[in-house]
Amino acid sequence: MTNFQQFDEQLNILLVGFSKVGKSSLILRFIDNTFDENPPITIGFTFKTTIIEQEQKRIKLKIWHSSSQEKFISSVRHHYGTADAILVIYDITNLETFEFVKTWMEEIEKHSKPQTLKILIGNKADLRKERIINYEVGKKVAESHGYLFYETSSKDSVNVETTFRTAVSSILQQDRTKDWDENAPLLQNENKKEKKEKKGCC
Ligand SMILES: Nc1nc2c(ncn2[C@@H]2O[C@H](COP(=O)(O)OP(=O)(O)O)[C@@H](O)[C@H]2O)c(=O)[nH]1
Ligand SMILES: [Mg+2]
Repeated sequence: MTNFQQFDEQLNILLVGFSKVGKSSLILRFIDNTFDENPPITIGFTFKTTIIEQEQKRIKLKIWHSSSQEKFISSVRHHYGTADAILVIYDITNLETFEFVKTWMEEIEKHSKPQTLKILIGNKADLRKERIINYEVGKKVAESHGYLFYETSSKDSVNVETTFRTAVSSILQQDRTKDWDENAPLLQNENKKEKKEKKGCC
């Protein structure tokens, strides 16, 4: 990873899932390569950015996620249309978070573009003794809904980089020229603005 500001492409990656499944931690691990037992509480709906090099391109990633207090998943709806990839996360030690995956999947099915890459993630895979959801169960749900599937541990740094890199790789393989969602003007404008800015300094 690098700090230079120039980039060839910008991708939006959206993380959704029940509170405390580890959304912030996945982002922290991927971008800063750190883990915090008590990560700062996310306020509202926010993003972090990073620039990575992949497939001879410099790619700016905007990684979005909602606050842990976010109870109304409908408020995330208008972001589905501009996401290049959506990661649905559950905690392998918490059945409620896995059961809630169904709700996210239904929302995503209704509001995302058909070509959006979708990945189901069972996080906290390091907590082996506390595991409640078996790997095979998670994988089956993912496959039956057309999702890729990974189990990750932000704590032990397992599969986090792989998941994000696979997402980027899969997105880059798509024909994204017809991707803009005209029903999502906010993010679209933001993208246009950033592309303009790119010509200047950053
Ligand atoms: N053991 C373990 N704990 C984790 C992992 N990921 C996150 N956590 C912990 O789970 C809690 C919630 O994480 P956070 O990233 O804030 O979840 P969020 O609400 O989905 O953003 C924190 O105490 C984290 O340290 C993981 O992979 N393994
Ligand atoms: Mg968070």
